[in-house]
Amino acid sequence: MARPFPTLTPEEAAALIPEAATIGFSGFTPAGSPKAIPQALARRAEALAAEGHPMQLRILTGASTGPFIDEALAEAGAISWRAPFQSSRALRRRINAEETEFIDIHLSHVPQMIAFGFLGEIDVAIVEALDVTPDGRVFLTTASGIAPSVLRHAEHILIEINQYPSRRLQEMHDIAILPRPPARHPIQIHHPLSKLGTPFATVDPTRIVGIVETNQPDGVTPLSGPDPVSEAIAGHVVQFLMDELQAGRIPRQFLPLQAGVGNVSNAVMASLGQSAVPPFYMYTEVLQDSQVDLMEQGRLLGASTCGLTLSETYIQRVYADMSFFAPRLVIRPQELSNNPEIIRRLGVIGINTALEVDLYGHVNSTHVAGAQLVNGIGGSGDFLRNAYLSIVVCPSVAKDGRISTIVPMVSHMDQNEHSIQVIVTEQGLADLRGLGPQRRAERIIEHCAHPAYRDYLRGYLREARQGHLRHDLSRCFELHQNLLAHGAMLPRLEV
Ligand code: 0RQ
Repeated sequence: MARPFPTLTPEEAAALIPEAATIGFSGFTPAGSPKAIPQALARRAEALAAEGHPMQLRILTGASTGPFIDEALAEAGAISWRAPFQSSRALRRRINAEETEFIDIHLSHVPQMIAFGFLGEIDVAIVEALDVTPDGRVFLTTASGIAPSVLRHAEHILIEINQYPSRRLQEMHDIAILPRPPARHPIQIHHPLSKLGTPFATVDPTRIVGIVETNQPDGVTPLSGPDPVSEAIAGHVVQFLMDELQAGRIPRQFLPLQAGVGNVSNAVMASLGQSAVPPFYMYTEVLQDSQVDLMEQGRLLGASTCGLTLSETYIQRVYADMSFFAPRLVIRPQELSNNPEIIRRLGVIGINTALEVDLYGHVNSTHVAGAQLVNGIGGSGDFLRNAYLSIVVCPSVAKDGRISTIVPMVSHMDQNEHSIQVIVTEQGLADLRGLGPQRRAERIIEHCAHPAYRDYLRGYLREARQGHLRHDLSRCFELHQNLLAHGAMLPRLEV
């Protein structure tokens, strides 16, 4: 059936966007991110920058994006404001040069913030879809993110209809927007695969200003295979979960898992697949390649996610067997995929990566030496704060041993000691449950710190001012100061 909306070229669509617009994009990671309009917008932004008046766009997304949004628009100097997460090299550079304002917030909060105007009005929504009906039903592609919210709240809507993904993705979507507080009832999700919404988002069709046709994959970069460090971390995590199962602290049918993005998390999931852990479910925000293997092997029974962050070979495997995958995967908007009420109800085990951890279990996952943003907090806080077991993983050293990831005091704090129960490096695992500060510190040093840094950390603890927590405020950032001054935390150390 012909759609009653004008079909535009990407250039015509990009030309409609005001130079200082707030834009809400669909997508969660490269999955489901629009492709053609942002590329055309970046070309327009480059031309305007060359004329000496760069665009001043405010960009709101579900999480990180495909390269056509953050990387291309940041290169063109077109992003003045950005929320809530990013992982682009070019954008990171501009944020750290104080040229782009970045708002680092929990992903589950974003839809509510949009609804109440905390982040300002949204001028334009650019949403990738499989299809849109004349009455405004929008069938999303490989992710949900904030798309349902920006479709509801943006003044003007541009839709990219992508012919590339399987049409059957609509069978996976479960879309709902929570009512405004205080009129909220318990959310009816009692199992990772429960559905409570519709397979489509809705939009007032009179606000759709145009459609752009595309035929393009998400272009997710495949992860490099697990290295010995991530395999060692994965081994400790799996052993811990097996012991918990044995001790009856994890029920026999197991509990749903959440795992962050990246190689360590991919390695943990792959190791779990080969372990004696019973087949399990995931309640997570990003589905990665290893999870497709686990599903095919019958080890992963099903998963709730916000997006399918799968590289080309893997997404093709899913599209080739939708009768198998569609009943096993649910794609939800981030206020549901990352919702604290559900995470607690289901008893999710959360596993996320840190940049550094301190002697008491405070976690920095966003800023190097307290100042330089890496990516952002993303959904890690949504899960770690509410998980049944909150597990933080990282290698014990970074940059060839010049940096210890175990430090006396974190230089920026994203998760605090009250939320974190288990720390894991390739050196070992520190189970912090039931331990007071001194024993937490000893266990983290002896089980997780790299042996080359243990004497320094033991000495710090010994000489620090006594109290419920021991600290020496004149020395707690000595390692970071060394790093800034000499390029290494302990310059004379051989690791
Ligand atoms: O540097 O890129 O130059 O090689 O940081 O570190 O060890 O490769 O680990 O890719 O998993 O990233 C915390 C950034 C870890 C990520 C973080 C350097 C290290 C390397 C990357 P290079 P690794 P990862 C789900 C959940 C927050 C969001 C989140 C992250 C680079 O996991 O963004 O969890 N987490 N979301 O050398 C200086 C240190 C360092 C350090 C590592 N202490 N100091 N540099 N590095 N530790 C996803 C969503 O929310 C959508």
